[in-house]
Parts: sequence; structure tokens; C-alpha cells
Amino acid sequence: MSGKKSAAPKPDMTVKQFKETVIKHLRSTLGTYEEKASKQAWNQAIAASVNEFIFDGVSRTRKTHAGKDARAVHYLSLEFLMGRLMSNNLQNLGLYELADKAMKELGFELADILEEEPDMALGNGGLGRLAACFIDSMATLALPAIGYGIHYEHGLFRQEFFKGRQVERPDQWREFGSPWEICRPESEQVVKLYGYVETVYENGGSHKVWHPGRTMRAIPWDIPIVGYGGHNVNVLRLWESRADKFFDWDVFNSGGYVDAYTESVQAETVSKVLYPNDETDAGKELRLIQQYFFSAASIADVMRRFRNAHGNDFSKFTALNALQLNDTHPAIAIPELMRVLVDEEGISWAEAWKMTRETFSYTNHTLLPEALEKWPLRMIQHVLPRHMEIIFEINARFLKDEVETKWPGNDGIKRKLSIIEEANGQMVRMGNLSVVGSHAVNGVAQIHSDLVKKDLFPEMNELWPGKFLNVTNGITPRRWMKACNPRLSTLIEKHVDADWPRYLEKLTALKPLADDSKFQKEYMAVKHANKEDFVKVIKELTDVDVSADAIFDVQIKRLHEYKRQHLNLLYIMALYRRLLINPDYDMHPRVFIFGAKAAPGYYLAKEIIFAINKVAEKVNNDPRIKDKIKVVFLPNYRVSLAEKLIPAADVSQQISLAGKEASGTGNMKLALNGAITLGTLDGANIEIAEEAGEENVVIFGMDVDEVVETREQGYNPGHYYQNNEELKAVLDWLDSDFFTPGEPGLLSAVKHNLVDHDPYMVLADYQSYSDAQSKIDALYRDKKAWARAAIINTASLAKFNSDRSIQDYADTIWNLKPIKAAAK
Ligand code: T68
Repeated sequence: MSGKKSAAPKPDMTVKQFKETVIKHLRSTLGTYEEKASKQAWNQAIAASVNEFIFDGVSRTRKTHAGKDARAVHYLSLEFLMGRLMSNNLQNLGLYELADKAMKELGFELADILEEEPDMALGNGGLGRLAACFIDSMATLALPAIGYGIHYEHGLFRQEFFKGRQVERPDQWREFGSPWEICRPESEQVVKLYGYVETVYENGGSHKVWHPGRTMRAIPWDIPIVGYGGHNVNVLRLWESRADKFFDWDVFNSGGYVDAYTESVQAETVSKVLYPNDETDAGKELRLIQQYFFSAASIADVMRRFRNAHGNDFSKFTALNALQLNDTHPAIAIPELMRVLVDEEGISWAEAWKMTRETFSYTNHTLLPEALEKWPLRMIQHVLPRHMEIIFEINARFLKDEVETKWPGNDGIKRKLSIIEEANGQMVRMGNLSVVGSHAVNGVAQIHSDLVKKDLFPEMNELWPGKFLNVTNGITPRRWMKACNPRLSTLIEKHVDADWPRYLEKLTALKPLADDSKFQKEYMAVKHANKEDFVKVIKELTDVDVSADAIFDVQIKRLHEYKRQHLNLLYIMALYRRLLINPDYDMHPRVFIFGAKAAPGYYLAKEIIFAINKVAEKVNNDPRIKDKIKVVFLPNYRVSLAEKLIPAADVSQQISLAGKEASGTGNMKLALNGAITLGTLDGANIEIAEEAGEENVVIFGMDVDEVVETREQGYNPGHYYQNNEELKAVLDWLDSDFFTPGEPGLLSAVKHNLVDHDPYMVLADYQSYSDAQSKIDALYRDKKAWARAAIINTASLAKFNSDRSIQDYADTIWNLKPIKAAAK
């Protein structure tokens, strides 16, 4: 063991002082007192106490950066899935144990009080959570960085089940305010929309003036992001939309009191709600306005800060600013920066374009065609007339100067690379705009980045070799191990330096212990204790009794056909059938645990949820199988629930069709916490297998090449249905009323989709999956072998530290150096 022993600073505070600070805030900030305060008030008093440290950190960091005229990255993302902030802030400031003791002395369990905090669910899934891990890492690495997004009034919907079906309820994360945000009205921006463009001829030249039809205000709310160790505190700046003026006084005075409100309602709609679609293009005007609203406000904020330091000398602009696009959602920022530089600053097109390209980079998160954003040209023209002109100009120059030069006279390639698609009316391809307007484009796992080059943008890759890169995703080990799995962290710290949450490679010191039976027992005892805790959560949420001695087999992610929750379901039905046929069927008891939200308009995803719930109801209440299988679908899966479940998982199901899951990040969290991956060769599963060793994961199914081959040969799901007796039996079961007594056919949609179409080749991979599940069963029964594999997983996953991902971005894309904030 070597290196720095201390990780988080030991703050200059005693338990007694912390207690006094909390009580001070209880009285003077919350206006209550110890005997009367609710848990929520205690929670807010702790937050106020923690904020004393945080706000100081924000100021120190800002001052340091301002004094150094620092290069900074601006991370533009429509989603930040932050979850709860208290525990993470306490951990990163090194205050957790102190707070825990202080609250005990006051007669509370800190963990209970933390439950009062609502999740900040301003994202859908992996993409939004990645942004949250990344801003944690940027602060931890002391990188000058700011996250930009939308201050949604309502985040991702709350999920309930009614008679087995998903019902969506509004999320109210800010119902009682949030202690973590600071409103900065002094940094308000104005965002323009609609209207028309005038060409003004002057002094022998001409320029464009956009006369907007409407304007609205963008109000910034800053969420401090505490780096691990507490040195640097960056901010996440979220924009809220407001009406330009609350009342239109003329309308008001002429009796149009209600009309005066409509404008304010319309403007405030923009940041009202997060679109709940993951992986599908919403195509709605409001979504386009959301994208433009936060992009324009953020660019204006970058410009304001730059002008304050440099006036209108833009020679240093690219040296000081990097802009990262988290998917194409903020791609409209590219023409927006061009508009500001050319129309407002009077910089030449060529110069502005050079600056823009050097500044932007783009991360692609998907190859699914339905997720690749395209906007109707007419819509952009209507909402953002000047931007449409700019996009035309960008496209014309790109096709003429770059494509024509490389492939003279080749109209086919021009059609393919054009930012404008001529089919379906005309559409603007945001992916092409992002690639053309960026100096770097990255995928999120090696296989995905290879496919981005090979299948999505092959000609662009030929045109600009070196522009396309890979940066494999990561997760913050602070939240996803240290904070969420305190038992394992304590065990680890008996053998590894205390700064492992920062330098995750230190966990390799555990490898020699993988065969040590004492350590194996301790490690598995931690897992068992975590499972015991989760048994209670399951009971509370679903009223199902499960045993911590069963295998906890977990699939947690958005509900999507390509992720194949229905493959898991078919296997559960097959196991159940095996037990009904032979009550002595030899298997270790298993609890299948699902957590997943479906996009509200995604019919088949909702049918799959319903089918899982119906099968669960039957299986859980069938005495014949003697509790060998339990199935639980946890309602309202979210970050805070993941934090409880992941430490308790034995098996991590990562079973997407190869080539479809760009990376996955739940796979990393689960494996780090000692779950064995049951997965296809897709996304980051491949790299997890490389790091942990193939013998410590269970891989099944077709690889990408086999998928392509199978498809080329004309995939016929009916063939698998007809030729696999068990598969046919469980699929036919879905047509009966076995799981829906008196109502046959309620689950048929799932069957018919699979037998007749099966777009994600569930049936082709079924047998291989079933065999892999048998391997899992056998491995689990060999207690030592299982413990060994789990320990090796924990010890081997340093690559998936989001600090490593961010260091890669800083080195290869942003060219960014750390600047540690000065101490007081
Ligand atoms: C996910 N994408 C990828 N998209 O599916 C996952 N999309 O493989 C990857 O690990 C993760 O990104 C991080 O790179 C998403 O989560 C969305 O949520 C989304 C939301 C709106 C529109 C399109």
C-alpha cells in the first residue's frame, strides 16, 4: 500500500459544534425548535449547516478561477439525474461520520433523516445520470467546469402500479423548495424566439438582424457540486423560464386580465416538465424550444463572462472555452454561437466558424435510429428563423468546401452527409450538425465508438480521421460505493488506503484476498446484511416476503424492448413451469427483482411491465413452488432506490441485444458492488469482462457479428418458437388466462410481438440465456467460487471510475488542466 492516506479533509469541527450549528439553523433558519421540529425540518437544518461549508467552497473556487483567467469546460445537458444530494455532500466534505454521531446524540438516525430528501430526478436514465457522475468527477479533479441544464419544475414522473399497470404521477421535487439551490437573478438572460430576419444593407455590405416575435427570461439556479475532498466546489447552473414581463399592462388595463396571464403561462411552460422519453425523438415544438432556451441562455452566460474579462477581443475565446454537447439535445448551440459571433460581435463567418468548431465537441449515446434527432425544417424556420439560415449556410459551405473536395461530383455522398434530409418534407439532422460543428465526437464504450465510426458516420470518419474517439463511461465510486455501501466500504478500508474512492485502482489490493476464506466470509456477510436490509424495502414497497438466502437477481434500467426485460420474463416463466412439472426441480431459490419506468406513450413497454406484474402475482402466491421463485417489480425505480438495491444484488442482468446498448452504467455500479454480470457482449459489458476476467462474468447470446449475420440470413423468430418446446410453451402460456384468470389474451401482445416480429431477437438468444442462467445457479451454489468471483469484480473495476472518464475527456478532447481552489 502506498500513497496518500487521507482522502476527504477532516473538517475543522467537532461533533458538539456540528450539533450546535444544526440547532442554530433549526431555530434561526427554520423557525422551529428541537421538541417540535419534524424530520423534514431537521433535514433542512442539516442542509443549512452543510451549506456553510459549501457556499464558502463556491466562493473560493470562483475566486481562484477568476484570478487565473482559467480555461473551462461547459457541459451542456438537457438532463442531470442528481438523486439526493445530502449524503453525497456530507461524504465529499468528510462530514458524514460527524453528522451521523451528532444526530445520534440528538436522538435520530441520520439515515432516517436523509430519507426526507426528495430525489432530484431531472433526467430519464443513463444519459442524465452520467452527466451527474461527470460533474462530481469534474469537481473532484479540480477542473474548471460548469454544468448547464434546465431547472424543470417537474422531473421524471413518479411511477405507481394500478392492477399491474403503470400509472404516471407528477414529480414534485421542489414542492417545499430545495435547500441546495441558489437563485442568481443578477445573471438572468433573455432568450428570443419566432419573428423574422431582416437583411440590413449598410456601407456597401449587409448584415442580418433578427426581430424576435417573443422574448422570455432565463433565470439561473445554481446547485453547488462538491468535489471529493471538498477543495473545489463547482456549480450546476439550471435555467428556469419566466415571462418577459409578468403582466402585459396594456392588456391588463383594457380588461384582458386573463390574457395577460397566458403569455406568462406559455413562457413558464418551457421549463415546466422533463420529456419522459428515453431513446425516442419527441419531435414536439416545445422540446425544440427547451433545447434552444437552455442552449441560448448558456451561450449568453459564457459570452457575458468572457466579455467581462476580455471586452470584445475574442482572440482568446477558444483558448478559454470548451463546450461539450451531451448528445445532440443541445446541438442548436452550434448555430447559436455562430449567430452571436457573426451577428452580434461582427466577426467574419470564416473566423467564427473556426472558433465554433474548436470550441464544441459532441458525445453520442445511441445508434438506435428512432433516437437520432431530426427536426422538421419548417419548425426550425418558424421558431428560430435566423438559426435556419445559419444552418443552411453551414451546410452549403460544408458540402461545397469539404465534401465536394473529397468526393468530387458524388451526389449520393452529399445527400447522405447533408445536414438537411430531403425526405419527409425537409428535416434537419442534428447528428450531422453536431459532427460537422465539433472538433471531436465520442462514443461511450469501445464497441459503441467503433460502431459510430463504422455504421453511423463512416464517411465523416473518412473525411476527418481522428475526429472520432472513444471515452468509456464511468460512475462515481463516492456515491456508488462509499456512500451507498458503507458496510463494504468499511471492510475494504481494513485492507486498502482510505483514499480508494478517489484512486479506485487501489482496490486491486483486494485481489490476493479473493481466495482467502476469512475474507470471503466477511465479504459475503456484508452482502448478506445488505440483502437483509433490502428484504425490508421489498416488503414495504410490494408486500412480498422474500428470503435473503435466495439469489437476488436484478434487472434495473429503463423499460425498453432492446434491453429485453421480456427475455428475463420468459426465463422466469420457464423456471416456474419446470417447478410445476417437477416440484423437486433442483435450483437455488431466486428472487427476480425489476426496476424500470416505461415512457408513457410506449405501448409495448407498458405491456411488458403488466406481464411481469401478472406473472409475479401468480408465482408469488403459488404454494406448489415453495418459495423457490419470487418476482418483484419495484415501483418508481430511481437513484435513491438504486442506492439501496445495488449493494444487495447478486446477479446483474445486462441482456440487451448486442450492438444496441451504447454502454450501460448500471452494469458498472452492480459489478463494483460485487454482483456477477449475466450479460451479452454489448456496450461496456465487454470491457467489464476484460477487466474482471471472463471467468468472473457469465456471457451469453449472439455477438454483434452474429446479430448482423442472423439478420442478413432473414431472421425468423417463428423458427425458434416452433423448435424449442419450452420456449413455445411459455409463449403460448401468455395467450391463456393462466396469469389473468377469466381474461385470456391480456398478455398476448408480448407473445405476438415476439413470435411475429421480434425486432431485438429475444427468441434467438433464449436458449443461450437459459443455459447461462443455469451456470449462474451452479456457480452460486459453489460458495467459495461465487465469493471469489464477486471479490475479483470489486477489485478490478477501477477503469469505470468516472474520474478516469473525465480525465480522458480533459486530456483528449477538452485540453483542460486542473486548478485547485485556494484554501480560505
Ligand atoms: C444511454 N442513453 C444509453 N438516453 O442508452 C446507455 N435519449 O447505453 C448509456 O450508458 C448512457 O446513455 C450513458 O452514455 C440514454 O440514457 C436518454 O436518456 C435519452 C433521453 C432523451 C432523448 C434521448
